[in-house]
Amino acid sequence: MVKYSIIIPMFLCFSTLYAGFTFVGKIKNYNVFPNKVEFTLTNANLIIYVVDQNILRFRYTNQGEFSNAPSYAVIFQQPEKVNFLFNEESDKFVIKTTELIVQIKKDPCRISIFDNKMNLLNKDDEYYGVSFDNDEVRCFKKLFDGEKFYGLGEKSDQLLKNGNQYTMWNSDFPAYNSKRDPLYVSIPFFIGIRNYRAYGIFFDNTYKSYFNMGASNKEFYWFGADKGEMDYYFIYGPQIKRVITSYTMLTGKIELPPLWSLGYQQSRWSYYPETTVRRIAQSFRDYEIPCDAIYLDIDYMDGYRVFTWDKEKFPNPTKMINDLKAKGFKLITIIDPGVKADTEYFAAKEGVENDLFVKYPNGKFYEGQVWPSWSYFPDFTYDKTINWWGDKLSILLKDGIEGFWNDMNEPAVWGQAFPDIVQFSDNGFGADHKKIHNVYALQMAKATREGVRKYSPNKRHFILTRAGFSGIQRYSAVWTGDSESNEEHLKLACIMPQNLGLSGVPFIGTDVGGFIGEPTARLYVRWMQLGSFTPFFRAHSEFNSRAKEPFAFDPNTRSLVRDIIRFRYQLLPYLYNEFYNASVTGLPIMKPMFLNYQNDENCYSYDSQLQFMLGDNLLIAPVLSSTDNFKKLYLPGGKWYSFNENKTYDGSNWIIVNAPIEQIPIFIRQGGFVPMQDVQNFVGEKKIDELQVLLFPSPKSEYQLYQDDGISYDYTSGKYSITKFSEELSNNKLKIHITTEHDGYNTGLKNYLFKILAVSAPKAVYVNNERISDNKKNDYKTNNQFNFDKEKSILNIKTNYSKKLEIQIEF
Ligand code: MIG
Repeated sequence: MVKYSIIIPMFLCFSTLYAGFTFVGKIKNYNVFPNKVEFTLTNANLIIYVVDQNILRFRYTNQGEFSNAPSYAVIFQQPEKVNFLFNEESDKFVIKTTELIVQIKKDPCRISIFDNKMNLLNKDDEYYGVSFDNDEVRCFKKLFDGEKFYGLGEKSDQLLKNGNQYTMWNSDFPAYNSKRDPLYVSIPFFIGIRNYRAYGIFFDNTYKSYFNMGASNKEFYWFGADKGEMDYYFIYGPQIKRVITSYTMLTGKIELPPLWSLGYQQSRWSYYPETTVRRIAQSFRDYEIPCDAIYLDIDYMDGYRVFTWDKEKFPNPTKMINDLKAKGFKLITIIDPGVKADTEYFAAKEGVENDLFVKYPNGKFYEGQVWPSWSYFPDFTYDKTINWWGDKLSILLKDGIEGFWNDMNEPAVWGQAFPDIVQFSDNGFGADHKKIHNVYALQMAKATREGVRKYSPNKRHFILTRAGFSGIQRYSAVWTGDSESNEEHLKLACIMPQNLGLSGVPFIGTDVGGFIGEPTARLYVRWMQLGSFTPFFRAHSEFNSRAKEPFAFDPNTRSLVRDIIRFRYQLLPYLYNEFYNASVTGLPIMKPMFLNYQNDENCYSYDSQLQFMLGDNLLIAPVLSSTDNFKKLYLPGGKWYSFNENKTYDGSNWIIVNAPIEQIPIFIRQGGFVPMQDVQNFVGEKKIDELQVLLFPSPKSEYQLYQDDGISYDYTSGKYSITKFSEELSNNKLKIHITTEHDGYNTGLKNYLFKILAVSAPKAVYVNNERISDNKKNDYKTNNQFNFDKEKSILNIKTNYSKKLEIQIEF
């Protein structure tokens, strides 16, 4: 074999050392355990853990031993025993699970991962594999033709990540744009898709890290970090959804938020004094624009001292908060991590006395400049500090505050260069800022979540953060920071939340209207329309900018915005159910088209990221320009009902629809149920008697609706209800069945109003086998009547609420 004798010597000279980079070398030894295999390599140690049948963890170090410090991101416990087969062959080892076959080549050590039918999914670059360069670690992977990359958290470019390199280093960058990287949140997790089949790689390393998705070369893609272990999880789908669900099995899923936090929230930098806050609140009620929360930015504090009030601006916070509560408003305060280094100030004193702040190696407390001027920084990697911080929050909780907004937690300091030499506890293992920077916000959010839970164990609070790391979803919602009131950011407001959703963070939103600058009325309306379909819906605006509340605009704009906010409130049952789904599956609520239509090439196109699925039944196509009065969009296969036009479209088509300023194109998937309710000025204002259920009938489909009290943790002991809706259309007969699948919570509903879309006049309608009559007046005062709206082709059926219901319609 002449061919081989030429290749092999070349191979050997590249395999271990090449100008600065050291590679792992060959396998010298191995040891098999019930859940892992350990290998000794020439220049490194490697452990391969079998985490699950579709998840493997690869962990390399060149430091002689592996770190014992726990992961910040991963909360999943590696099982003691996992089923897998291990086999030695002459040139390789093989690990087999039911879903994956991993070949571990002996010389040099290289990984190749196949599905159980031996389709190659992912492999190390055959020349470079894993490398070390002093502290730096990298993993080089083969770049396949046609492989697409997605994810990586808060990135402001398009969804597709190919051909670019990204950095993970939490950064405060006001007025960023689509070229700026890194931003506030770091999520070292991406998804690779080839031939419509997906896998994910989560690189569990908190140091500054890099993801080169084939930028400036076509040989390989690579990921790596300045320091730490090459420790990554390989997650097989092949469904993209399954990759995300597995990733969030490792890093956690959202808690069910309080229902009110799905309402509209109003913020600006800053509402003060108290009279201003009251006036803003009253205006919402006067104009009947629904709103559930008002934010207090940094000026509520006494000299920016966290956990205090400026008593001139807010002489009696408890009274103000209670008065506003009576009107249906929750108050949310900003909390920055920096504690003013003022020897007279209780938080500074306690922190110094109890050793809760980070220090230089010489033992001196670190002070950085932020809003309060020179400030100490709590060490959130230290249990004692986490507990203390949680206790301090109770000061504000006692005043009646119902949510916390964590800002400047990258951590940001003036000068943007928190010294790397600053020391952290790292759960007792000791680490410098290089290791902890990216998880500072994650740990602060953990302290916040644990603090509010300890203070009121059975009440849900809302937490919002600017910075974060993998796992942030389990503690907090995220917003995308300091946007600008321009069209570029309007587009980003559609793309970035989708990108974060793919990265395991479903509770996400933007500063609606833009943080910096002044939106035109049209831009403001378009952003409100988009924002009303994002999971977190808050308008916020910078210091010195014009007033940006809906009532600060002209009457026409105000009324358009009121309509869209009202629609959001009508949609709350559907939306809340999507939050429930996200809490179970880890999947996004605002879904990129290709997530639901993985095999449809059109859903991967550049334009298709300018629309999204809200849950599985609604397609939202926001107008992302302030001048357009139309929208080009893609409808995947099947049929779609245009909500604005009351007509249906055949899918697998790009279409252009009219979208005058008062409209955002909304489509209902055929077979999709959409539960809605009456408008309220705030969550809980009225008793909701009626559930309205939209349905565009299909041959057969199903939907599950989750409901609970929306505010307590009682659901964790079974106090919730799950209702199953199913429908079947055949031979001009539509049957709808409703059954209660879990009956732990009394919804208080008295009736259903079904809106059957795009149908002809019925010949007969039966509810539980009894024929019901036509209410010609369309007044719906009585149950068990129907009415056909000829103009819109909508059949309305009103029935009693019942745990079991059967409706039959003959057309
Ligand atoms: O240095 O608290 O992103 O939402 O209004 C700026 C003032 C600090 C940045 C946040 C923004 C907030 C602002 N903060």
